[in-house]
Amino acid sequence: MANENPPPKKAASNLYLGFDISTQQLKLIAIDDNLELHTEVAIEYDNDLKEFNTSGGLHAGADGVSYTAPAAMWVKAFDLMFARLEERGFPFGRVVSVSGCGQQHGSVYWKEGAQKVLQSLDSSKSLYDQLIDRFSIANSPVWKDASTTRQCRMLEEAMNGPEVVAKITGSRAYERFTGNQIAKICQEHNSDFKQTERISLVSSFGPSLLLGDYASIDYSDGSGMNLLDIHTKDWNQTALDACAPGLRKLLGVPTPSCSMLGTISNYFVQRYHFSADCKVCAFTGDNPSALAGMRLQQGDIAVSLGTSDTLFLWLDEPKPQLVGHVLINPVDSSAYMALLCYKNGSMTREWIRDKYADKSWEKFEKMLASTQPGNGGNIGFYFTDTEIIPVGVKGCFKFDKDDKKVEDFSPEEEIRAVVEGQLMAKLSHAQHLGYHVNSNTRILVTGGASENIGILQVLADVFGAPVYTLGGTKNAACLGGAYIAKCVYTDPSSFAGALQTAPQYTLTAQPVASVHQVYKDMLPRLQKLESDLLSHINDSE
Ligand code: ADP
Ligand code: XUL
Repeated sequence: MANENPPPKKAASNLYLGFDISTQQLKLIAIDDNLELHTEVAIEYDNDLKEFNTSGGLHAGADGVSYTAPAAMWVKAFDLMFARLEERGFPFGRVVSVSGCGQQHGSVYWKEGAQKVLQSLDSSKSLYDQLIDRFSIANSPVWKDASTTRQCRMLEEAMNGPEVVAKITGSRAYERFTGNQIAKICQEHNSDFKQTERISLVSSFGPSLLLGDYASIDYSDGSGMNLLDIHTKDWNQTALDACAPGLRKLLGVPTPSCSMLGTISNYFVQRYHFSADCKVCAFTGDNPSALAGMRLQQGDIAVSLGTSDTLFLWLDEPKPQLVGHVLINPVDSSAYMALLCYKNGSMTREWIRDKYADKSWEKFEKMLASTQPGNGGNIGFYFTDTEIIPVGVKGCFKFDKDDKKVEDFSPEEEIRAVVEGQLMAKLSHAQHLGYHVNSNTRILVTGGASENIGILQVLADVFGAPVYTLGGTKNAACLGGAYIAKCVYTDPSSFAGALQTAPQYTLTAQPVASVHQVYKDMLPRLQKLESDLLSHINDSE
């Protein structure tokens, strides 16, 4: 018999948003109650906002070490993102919670009076038109900047040495860390600095737009500033005082990463028809957010191959060293994460690709496959930008099988050398931090280059462990924001509990034992060459 009553119409699922204000793009992922991907959008600064004239999302200074991005460009990217979503008929009214992340360390300087403007945004106008003049420093220093060596030494001196800074803040003083960047702005642009009402991280700047008020800095991204005590989770007064006067007020009170800040501002309710109940959660740094997006477990190692390459691990106990960083864990504020960051990531691989493989990743992969693992003994170090690990090195250095310095390899060998050199160095530095691959190790990979199977095979072979990628997206950082939004909305006490139905990882590359042996044999040579390079640089300083 035919069913006379049609089945009741299923209510449309809630949606959860994750933003990522990354180096090259503003990205957004929307997921539903089943954690399935609903929408993914990206605004590329270089191509979609050409008027800002950025390259890779940034402006490089003439000195070769300064990097900034216009805060107004990020604001305009939000306008464009919402306009694109509206064009597609995106159901804003179904969004119940929003979170996200941003490139770490960058800082945004809000001018006196900006809070009032944020609190009373006019929904008939763009964010850009209302906020363009509201930054006391128009060009925000970002993570690629390495111009604050002097300020780093001053901080280490004020705190009685790099070991003490590392022990308290999780890292020794690093050039890109926000406290040192703020110190430089305060010293070199003092009259503009004095007009500053609030300093946001790139991450806390995002929710400030959505809330229509200043959003707190979260513990995890706050750990990338050299200002936060990672044990007490409060600002360290000596560090604050060493960087600039009045910083405690300018930075606001830090908050746990998985926390609700308030509801979305009227501006978004009126202009895009968001529900007035939509929650706005704290945003965090892109690396902590990728840890959340990958649902990293103790024992896993995560590798993000984005503009920067990063490698991170879950830590129960903080044991800060002079190399690498310890951050408060974004999904469990009582735990920590270790982070290694490399400035020479995708942009350096892209440089080699453009030079030797006609700007094609397909050709790059073919040329990589045409050479043998181990590259006939050739080893290359490629630092097109001043590197973070090893600190301060810039230039390309190539060695043959007898460790003799050479000018060039063949194009195919150059491609293999950049991939093998970068990945072997990561294993070496992780081992230095005490990390050991065991039989349960999973390498979870994300970021733009996680599409490149050739690179992932080298990663599996170098580490001797299987490599997994996330199904559905290569943007774990953005996804992590959406997961945090869901977790804060449904069960703030258990991140894992809120994500039980998340999709499985895909096994993408298995290590080959004989090839792993080739890299194991080569590793001591790479380590020796790297330390020789460093002592050369230190001698010539
Ligand atoms: P970010 O979040 O820092 O903006 P992404 O994680 O989106 O960066 O990665 C962007 C980078 O990914 C680009 O610079 C590009 O070089 C790289 N990329 C994209 N596709 C590939 C590929 N098939 N192989 C290697 N690298 C790739
Ligand atoms: C981490 C770092 C970069 C940025 C940009 O310390 O500087 O990974 O977060 O992605």
